[in-house]
Amino acid sequence: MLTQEQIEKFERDGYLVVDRLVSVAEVLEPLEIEYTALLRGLCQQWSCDDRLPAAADEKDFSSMIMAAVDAGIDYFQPIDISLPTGDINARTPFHAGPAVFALMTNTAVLDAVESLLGPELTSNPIQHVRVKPPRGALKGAEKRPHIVATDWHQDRGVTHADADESRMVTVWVAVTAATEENGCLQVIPGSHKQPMLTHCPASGQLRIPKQQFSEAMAQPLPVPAGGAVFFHPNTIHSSLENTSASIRWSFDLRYNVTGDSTGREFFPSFVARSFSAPETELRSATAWRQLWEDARTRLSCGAPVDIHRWDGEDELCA
Ligand SMILES: O=C(O)CCC(=O)C(=O)O
Ligand SMILES: [Fe+2]
Repeated sequence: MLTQEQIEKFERDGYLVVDRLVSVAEVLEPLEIEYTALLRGLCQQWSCDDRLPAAADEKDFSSMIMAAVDAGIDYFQPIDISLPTGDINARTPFHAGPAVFALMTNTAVLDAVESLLGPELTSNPIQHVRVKPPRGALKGAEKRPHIVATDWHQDRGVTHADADESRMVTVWVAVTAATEENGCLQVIPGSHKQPMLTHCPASGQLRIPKQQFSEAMAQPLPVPAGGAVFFHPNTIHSSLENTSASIRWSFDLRYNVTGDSTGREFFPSFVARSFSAPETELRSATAWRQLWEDARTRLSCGAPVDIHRWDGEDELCA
């Protein structure tokens, strides 16, 4: 659980950095092993399709990512822990593996979230892995916030309006140490006390126009591997560019009070913790993956879903 001091800091500033949240041996190493195996399979397929030189699969996770980047391969969706929005078909790849489920249901993570939201917690499906290569290694005009620096936004802005009153928290977990050099998060302290601001779609991202906040107040948040940043859905945040020579790897997870809307009701959520009805907690990684597979089947034969509510028509977006 968080200390009273940590809870008060979160309530005052809208964010909290915890340097050591999850165990390297119990959480990060299994993730590294799972993602290395995943990338190995992907590299073998890409080599088979003549998109990647042979033997690229014999490397470690980071080198395989760099080999994919170098070959101009879009590695993101097959490793992400969510389906995309927009077009989904029966073979759209995603990764819902047991080490990821173990992170999402990790006791230290849930204890900390319980300190902020109480003991009835739903795992919110707005969740991503981000593996960000060095800026200089990227080819073309890559703009996605899962791969390059993320523009200023509030996470409230990436939900649909049905979640405007939802009690939510974002948990951003550093798998590699996040530094100012490799693109750590930055926040505007105290900005969670503001309502949701106008967001403008711009270059594949959402951006809060600069006249709505003071960028000079930005506070970078370096975090060691295994540490985390917790923030309120109205906290204005972004991330820096990766100007280092190595990848920056993180997971961002969200939790909301069970019964409140997730803001992406077309994706699966699950009860991660329940004091009042523990039997409703999902404890099986296989069942979790099945929820996403079922969602993929359902969404692959319907109209594409909108990722957010913003159309760029607001005059602030001009
Ligand atoms: O990691 C990043 O670049 C941004 C993450 C973010 O916006 C989030 O976790 O809500
Ligand atoms: Fe965000």
